[in-house]
Amino acid sequence: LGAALLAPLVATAADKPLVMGFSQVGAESEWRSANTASVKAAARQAGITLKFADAQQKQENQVKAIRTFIAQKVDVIAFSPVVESGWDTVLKEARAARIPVVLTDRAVNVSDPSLYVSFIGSDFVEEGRKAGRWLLERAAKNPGASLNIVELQGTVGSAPAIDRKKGFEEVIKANPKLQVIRSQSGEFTRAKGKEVMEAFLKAKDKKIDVLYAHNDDMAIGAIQAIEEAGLKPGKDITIISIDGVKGAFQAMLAGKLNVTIECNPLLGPQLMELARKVVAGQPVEKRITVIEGVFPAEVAAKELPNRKY
Ligand code: GZL
Repeated sequence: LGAALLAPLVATAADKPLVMGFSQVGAESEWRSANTASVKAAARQAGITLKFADAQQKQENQVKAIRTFIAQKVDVIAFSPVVESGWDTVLKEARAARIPVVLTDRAVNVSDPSLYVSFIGSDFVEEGRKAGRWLLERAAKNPGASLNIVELQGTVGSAPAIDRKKGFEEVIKANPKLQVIRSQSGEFTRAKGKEVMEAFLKAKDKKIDVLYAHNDDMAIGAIQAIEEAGLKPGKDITIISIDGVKGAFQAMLAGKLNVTIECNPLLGPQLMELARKVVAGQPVEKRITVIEGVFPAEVAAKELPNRKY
């Protein structure tokens, strides 16, 4: 057969669509749903074949998914690690299979950082600092007043929970009148956030002045608990949360949430561009961060029409 006849039959490497195995944390929050939608839409847009696995917030499911992607010989593996530790073994298996790994959204603690090529995601410590700075400024309007803070942490052991706590505490220690009196995980969900806030409210020994929630979904759950306890969220209890999802803007418009710190879930396009470079063997940055803002209730009405998630 002449070359002309053979050519179309031989799919060159350039023609074969890039295959990405993506292991997602779960579907625990509005943020996560927006993140999943962004990844799926960006893969379609980029002509990348996406093998998507939802881990229902369980690390063992992510490990299984990564092993499946290795067996399927995907071109690149991307995942958002539900917790920071316990990844060395499976990432070494990916390296042995010569499949590059990219982290998105959350970071990992591994013995050898060369086990992943790049990490694209927010700076969670800075998000915690922004929450702390907003509270310091608000507290400065009433100097000398003691403020009892309760904290709804994210998933235990996850990078956002560890880092958002760290950044917030680092900043508020400038005012010793600001004290975190209770801190517990609400697992980033509305249901658990409500349940833990109910427990905080039942302990009558100390008045609660401020709630710091590591994500908007837990804050929204806590708002329900505060109202059911006969208190006014956003007034009797000042509420600070993180993500900047639509539900947070609606709560601010209703006067029930005081500020949300943006955490951008729309990483899809940057992830696909990164994957193409990685598979092509081009140099990429080890750490890619995203630009994010702070949205107090005063700007909610103006900003809501611009929100993309
Ligand atoms: C942050 C992300 C967190 C969100 C939560 O990048 O990992 O997980 O803040 C989500 O809403 O559950």
